[in-house]
Amino acid sequence: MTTPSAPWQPTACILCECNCGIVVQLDGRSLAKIRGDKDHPASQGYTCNKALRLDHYQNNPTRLTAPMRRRPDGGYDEIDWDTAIAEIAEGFTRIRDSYGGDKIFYYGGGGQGNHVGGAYSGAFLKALGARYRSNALAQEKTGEFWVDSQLYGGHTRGEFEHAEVSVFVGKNPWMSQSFPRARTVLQDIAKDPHRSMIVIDPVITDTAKLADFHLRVRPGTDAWCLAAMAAVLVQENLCDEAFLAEHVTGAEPVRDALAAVNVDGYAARCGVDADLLRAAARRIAAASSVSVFEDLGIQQAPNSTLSSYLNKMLWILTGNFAKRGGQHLHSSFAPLFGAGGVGRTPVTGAPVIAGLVPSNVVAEEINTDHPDRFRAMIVESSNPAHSLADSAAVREALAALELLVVVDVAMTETARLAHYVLPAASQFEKAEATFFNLEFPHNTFHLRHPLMDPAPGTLPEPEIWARLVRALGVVDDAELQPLRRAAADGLDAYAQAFFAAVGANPALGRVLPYVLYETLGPVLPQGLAGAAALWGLAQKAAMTYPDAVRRAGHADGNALFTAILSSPSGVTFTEHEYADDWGLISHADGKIALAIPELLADLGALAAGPAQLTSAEFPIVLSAGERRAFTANDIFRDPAWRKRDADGALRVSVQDAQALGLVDGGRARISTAAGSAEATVEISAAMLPGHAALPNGFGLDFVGADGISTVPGVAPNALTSADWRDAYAGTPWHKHVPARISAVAPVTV
Ligand SMILES: Nc1nc2c(c(=O)[nH]1)N[C@H]1C(S)=C(S)[C@@H](COP(=O)(O)OP(=O)(O)OC[C@H]3O[C@@H](n4cnc5c(=O)[nH]c(N)nc54)[C@H](O)[C@@H]3O)O[C@H]1N2
Ligand SMILES: Nc1nc2c(c(=O)[nH]1)N[C@H]1C(S)=C(S)[C@@H](COP(=O)(O)OP(=O)(O)OC[C@H]3O[C@@H](n4cnc5c(=O)[nH]c(N)nc54)[C@H](O)[C@@H]3O)O[C@H]1N2
Ligand code: SF4
Ligand SMILES: [Mo]
Repeated sequence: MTTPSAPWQPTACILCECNCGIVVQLDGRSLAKIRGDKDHPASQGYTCNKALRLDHYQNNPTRLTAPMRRRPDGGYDEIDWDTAIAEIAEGFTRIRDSYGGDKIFYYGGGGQGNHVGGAYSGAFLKALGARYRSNALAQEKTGEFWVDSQLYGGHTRGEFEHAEVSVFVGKNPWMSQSFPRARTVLQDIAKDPHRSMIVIDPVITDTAKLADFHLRVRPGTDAWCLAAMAAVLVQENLCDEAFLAEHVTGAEPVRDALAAVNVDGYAARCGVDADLLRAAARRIAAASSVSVFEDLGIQQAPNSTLSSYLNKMLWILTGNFAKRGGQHLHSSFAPLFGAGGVGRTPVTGAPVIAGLVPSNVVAEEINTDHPDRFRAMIVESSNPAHSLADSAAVREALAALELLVVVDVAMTETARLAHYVLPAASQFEKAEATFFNLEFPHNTFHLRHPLMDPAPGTLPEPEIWARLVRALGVVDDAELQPLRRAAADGLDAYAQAFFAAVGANPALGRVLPYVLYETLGPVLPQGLAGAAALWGLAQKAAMTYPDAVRRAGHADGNALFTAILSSPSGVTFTEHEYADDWGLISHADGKIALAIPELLADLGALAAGPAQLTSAEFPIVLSAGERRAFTANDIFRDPAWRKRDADGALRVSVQDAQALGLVDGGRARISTAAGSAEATVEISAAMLPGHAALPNGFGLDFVGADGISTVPGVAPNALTSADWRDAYAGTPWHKHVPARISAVAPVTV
């Protein structure tokens, strides 16, 4: 029971990139009551069904409460923090001295709700000379990033709230959300006769049910569908010629490639009625504004990078940029993607896009006798032993490392392979934030204040990283004293002292987050020391977008930082005008560079592309990792958070169920080139024949308070292969795993 006097405290939901503002009433250390925060500038009181279940994250019986060191027999001993920090710093120093700092690999740095820890990791990693890193973005978004960086050099988002036509390609926002107030916006669109929704998805999803045009592609054939839609724009003279002439270079080769597309043939190829496909393309052309969202249905499917390129044609050819309801290059509080990279990975030579090693080569970069293999790894806030393709290979690789350190709140599949496990304070026990700040024209940033002290034995990541840097002994503390004194005199004095100190000693620049934490952290309000690194980011945002930051009411970087500290429900940090989009294009000529030669060649090759990737042995396409009402990546370990779909059912079509003798609620065996598993069957009219789906986030083991261990559902990556991936970005084709399904006879007693 909550005491009636317990205050409602603002924070955010940590289950998806929307990070909706919530207010919470505590009962002791439990999140007893939760509701949407009307004062949050982006979510405005909205939440979905999942936020109300957050106490299952906060009070999870598998939470870590002390640093742990693995024994030779595989068990763990609790050790104190000083011992853990000293031994870990010593261990990484030894790896650096023996093999070079670039053999230390960093994975993770933040999940759906927490990016502050990752912001501090760089100081320790740079001090050691580590160069390679990766995270989940390298198994979904790097192909799109590669396309974006060539087209205009930045990330774009649609403004669905105001778009006349919204297009969702391999995206089910009713379930997976991803933009503010998603269900409300979808319902508004569906109700308005002047607005339209186009959904490209093989499944009749809850989003597709609201659509005006549901292009029910056969799985894996989006490239043909999108090429045909873009071809209709060119062949029927529906492009915005004035826009192309003024703002786009390289349109001619694209036009030529699309003019050659056989629209009827490609429509047949992707299984969509040609008239419906044409009607959807014409609707886009006729609209005053169009927004497009691509997600995992194409990013984790065959031709993924080509499909990313082609769906952008829908809004570029029609000039739906830099206007209300269109597509935008938004501001960023901190970059989610690294600018460049180091080119290629050391062992497999895979491309490093956005500074990230492709997730699908991680195991190969370790599990080899190549002299340049990674020897040690730090994993922060991620569970790669469960979330990367081919879990068996990933686990073998992690087990082969000379040193593996995991920073997490829970004992995960990855933590159980680590030499040291460090217990982090939960996201409700520390200052936290994400850099999923992707909106335009109003972009928001939310520094969440802790709701309570860290659980005994745990530490917030900024403190963990600071202790590790201290243990390396790379910074002379005397150099920090002037900054500490200046911090006591206020932010203006601090800014002056900071820029002078970093100018005079470039070595400090390598460990900036550490310097900020050590010098500004101590004067920040109680519980907010971890926000120190945001001061640097606020200065940068104010310098990068001076007018937009001022329009949002912040005179300069210090004013923005002050507003962030004193706005526990979040702030608007930039307010753009539509014309600002042009200035956010990073090409020198300020234009969109439409032609990407490699992808135009792939577009030309589609006509002769393989009709299907399944085989007689594996005739069904399995989408391994669908988002549902009760999935949230690997964030909840306690299965009790789910109100239904406890087993994570295998969804199969009516036709396949009949042919295979499957019964609803019965069991089926599903086998792929990588492995085999048993699942509960759900026969669904939403699925196309030949297509089946398993949810993400299942197959996590859990030991309850009663000591009984359970593993509900199927771990999707027991069924996926690492070599099943995009040629450019190395991103996995999880939505398109060839599989065989057979009925499992019920056990009779
Ligand atoms: N409930 C819930 N929400 C989440 C998450 C969660 O775990 N649970 N995770 C968050 C994260 S990390 C992410 S990245 C997003 C992902 O969000 P989404 O990408 O929307 O999620 P998915 O359900 O994986 O895939 C989207 C759609 O792709 C379709 N699809 C499958 N194969 C194909 C195909 O060949 N072509 C096309 N066009 N579509 C296909 C599926 O039917 C599905 O409807 O969700 C976020 N939101
Ligand atoms: N087959 C298949 N595989 C997939 C997908 C799929 O659709 N199919 N989807 C992929 C996608 S899009 C994504 S985004 C990834 C996600 O996979 P991961 O990168 O592994 O991320 P999460 O599942 O979000 O796991 C978050 C981890 O952070 C921990 N954590 C929570 N709070 C804190 C904290 O405050 N501090 C620290 N240090 N740790 C914390 C949690 O306990 C958990 O272990 O999965 C990918 N894997
Ligand atoms: S899961 Fe996502 S959409 Fe739902 S309440 Fe949480 S942050 Fe908002
Ligand atoms: Mo994701």
